[in-house]
Amino acid sequence: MKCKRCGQPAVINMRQHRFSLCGEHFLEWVPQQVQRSIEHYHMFAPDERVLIAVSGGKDSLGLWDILLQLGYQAQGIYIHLGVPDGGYSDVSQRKAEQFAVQAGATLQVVNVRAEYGQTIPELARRRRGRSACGTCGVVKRHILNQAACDGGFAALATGHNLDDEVAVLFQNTLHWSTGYLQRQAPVLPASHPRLSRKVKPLVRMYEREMAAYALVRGIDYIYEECPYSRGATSLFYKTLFDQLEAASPGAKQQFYLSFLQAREEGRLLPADADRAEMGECSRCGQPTTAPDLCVFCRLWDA
Ligand code: Q46
Ligand code: ZN
Ligand code: ZN
Repeated sequence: MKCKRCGQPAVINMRQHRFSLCGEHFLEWVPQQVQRSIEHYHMFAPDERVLIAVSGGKDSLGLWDILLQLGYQAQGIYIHLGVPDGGYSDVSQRKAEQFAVQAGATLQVVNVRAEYGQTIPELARRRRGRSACGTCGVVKRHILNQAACDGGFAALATGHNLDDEVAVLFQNTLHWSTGYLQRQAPVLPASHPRLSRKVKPLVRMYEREMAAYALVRGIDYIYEECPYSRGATSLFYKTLFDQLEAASPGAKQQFYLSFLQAREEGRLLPADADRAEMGECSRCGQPTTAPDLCVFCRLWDA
């Protein structure tokens, strides 16, 4: 297995692209791919400031590293959820902080318990019948959006990779969730002055490529996934698509890119019609479709 560019021994064989690359050329190739996506989907311009949601994992740290290399003004935000199992939140915070120090970049840390009085597991336990992930999603969305707005960032970036997007797309397709399908995009424009533009610069990168990037680049990240993700259906869909990809290299990319094309050309089913008007939450001021308090503010009152 030799590098397509220089003939040296390769570190990765990408069957989906039908070529292999050595470490040096792979580290050049990945940022080039990400830059192409940023430009192709009009995610942000070089003079715009970007806030990256950092989890301490390979994707978000890899994304931060790539954006800094490409010369973007990228800051990070880490949310300490208070997940105690195996010290998950503490360890992942350390990884994010270490990376920021080494890269000389700014990281904002929000500790959910210090800020709001309870950790995500505590809050989820109080709301019996609600999953930790459902609660977590509401809290993370609120904090990220608030931080992006308050900090005057042009865009909020997340490290979702192609495998993540494919799993979500499959789930949305299985349920024909047309509303979600309409909103699943590499860029979501800000639909309200207090909502930030959301971008996913890694949508065309395979998870395997991001793992290899972190390894070859020497990024120290948390290997463990959040313990609450165990048994998630999205993980099951990922293994299904891994099988499909093994039998037919490029299948994941084709599924996702064909969907984006259909979406762009207006060939999707119409979204659920009743998109309610957005008002503002009377407590935090963030946009909401609820009549008084937003979902986030109601969480803490229950
Ligand atoms: S962090 Fe939060 Fe995830 Fe952990 S509790 Fe669930 S949603 S699994 S991306
Ligand atoms: Zn090479
Ligand atoms: Zn609110």
